[in-house]
Amino acid sequence: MTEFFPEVGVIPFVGSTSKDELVFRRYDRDKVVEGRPMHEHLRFACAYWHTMRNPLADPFGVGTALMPWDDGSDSVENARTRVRAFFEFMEKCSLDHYCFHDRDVAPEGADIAESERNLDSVVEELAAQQDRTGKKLLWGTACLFIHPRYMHGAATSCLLDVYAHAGAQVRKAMDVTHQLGGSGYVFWGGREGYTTLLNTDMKRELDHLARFLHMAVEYKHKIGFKGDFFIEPKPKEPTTHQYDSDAAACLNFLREHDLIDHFKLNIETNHAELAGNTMRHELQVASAAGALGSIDANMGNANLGWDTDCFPGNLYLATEIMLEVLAMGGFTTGGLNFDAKRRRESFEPVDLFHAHILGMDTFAAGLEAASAIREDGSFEDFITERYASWDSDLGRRIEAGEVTLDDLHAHASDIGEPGIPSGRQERLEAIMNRFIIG
Ligand code: XUL
Ligand code: CO
Repeated sequence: MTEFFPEVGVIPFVGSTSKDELVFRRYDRDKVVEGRPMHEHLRFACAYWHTMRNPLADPFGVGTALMPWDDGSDSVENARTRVRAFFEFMEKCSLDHYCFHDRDVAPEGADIAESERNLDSVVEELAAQQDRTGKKLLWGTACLFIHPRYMHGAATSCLLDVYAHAGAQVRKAMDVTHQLGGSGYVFWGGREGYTTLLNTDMKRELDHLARFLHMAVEYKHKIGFKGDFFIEPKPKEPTTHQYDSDAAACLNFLREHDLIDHFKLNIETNHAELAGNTMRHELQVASAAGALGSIDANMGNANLGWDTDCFPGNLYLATEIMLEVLAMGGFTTGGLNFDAKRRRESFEPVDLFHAHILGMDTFAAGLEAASAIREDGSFEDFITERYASWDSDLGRRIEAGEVTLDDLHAHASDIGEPGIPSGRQERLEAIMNRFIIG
């Protein structure tokens, strides 16, 4: 069997005292944390598009990525070879899941029939590799943003015929996700937004998008797909404004259009940052609605205002994310998908290993730090104490909806000026540091 990454073996766990590279220092996949092995908490997934298809170009320069396994052609045979390289990479990196867009894995044909034949052929290879390795599909999706036909949007296009093409593509992408046993299906509305309102009927576009998602729900039931549907918020890029701009906007849209019971959210760190929110904010908004489904684990670069999709090497961020994941009782169908790319300068195949090890070790350490924070209980105690006044009889009656403004007036008139405690932010930040820097 051809070896695609002959220079790297299976990445071993060696522990944090080692100075070796191309090893896991923190990701010990079977180590039990809060009653479950690390790999079950983290459910790492490898993104096909960045790992196999991203040439590492930028707006000013051509791609730099070396991909010796790829003959550079758009043939189905080359597409099938890439799948074998991808699974070897996942095996060597102990990545248990993967995610893909239809057009990442198989070339678009001259018409829908040819595109579907191409996809079926590659899906055959994906299924064979899943069987061989035990790797699983976390989620699939349709790429509705690269082809020029989608320049005005897909499910929000001004053109009905384009909308129909998008529907055909999603239908097939759902079929193959189901066939491969995917546990989720993602809708990321890359071009579902506008570049200018001068040419846009926003209300009509939003109604069309809702109809489209209802059709997807109907089709899901028709084919018996039991996985979760996820919407992935992002505020902009490539459009000036994307309708699914952040978690709150998505939830509002889903509620308004009677879709809330059928979708959860796939929250991406860099998208949260572009929306001007922290990742933790987005996760809490989703979680409070019972809609935190999955996470695209990457991060931005504070000096650059765009979607840099950096590999997540920030332990604070990973700890905050894992606090939210543990608080909701862990992932069910979702996981941590490395929707991240190497820097353009990290163009060698070995950099794919360094990048994923960085992300995996950071999240393993974040999981352990989050678990230690929960065990310690300082934050929980502080928050419980901070809201203690609400545990009074009046507090409970307010929360139960039994109190009027007249009652509040009577209470306030009785007690005089309330004593106000400190928020202690800096003290709490120092406590957080204890778990991160020791
Ligand atoms: C783009 C992005 C997508 C989605 C899937 O910013 O995050 O790759 O994750 O379409
Ligand atoms: Co993403």
